[in-house]
Amino acid sequence: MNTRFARVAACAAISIGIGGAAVQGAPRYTVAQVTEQAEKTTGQGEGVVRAVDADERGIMITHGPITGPLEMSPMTMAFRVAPNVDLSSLSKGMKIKFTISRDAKGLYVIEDVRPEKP
Ligand SMILES: [Cu+2]
Repeated sequence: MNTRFARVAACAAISIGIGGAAVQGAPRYTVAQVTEQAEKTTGQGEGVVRAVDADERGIMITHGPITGPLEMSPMTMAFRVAPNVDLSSLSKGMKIKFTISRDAKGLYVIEDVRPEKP
């Protein structure tokens, strides 16, 4: 009886320890996020590529809700694409996950595209 109780108590102590560490780490994480937001406001979304315009460096996407500091309702729209994004890897009908930001003119720009694995 005593041994079993000791084991349960040890487990509880470990759980509390992990919980405590997570709470301690949280404020630091929040500060890091705020700093990132100040640099660039971004949002995360998923969608389907409707058209790729390599000459204009733009893509048309039907996207679901975009979440994050930069939010948007679901819709079909054109985005400008950042210079670092490889447009040749994208094609019509492809399911993607992407990150958007807003440039100095207030236009939405795709910063990062990851094809969604089936
Ligand atoms: Cu949109």
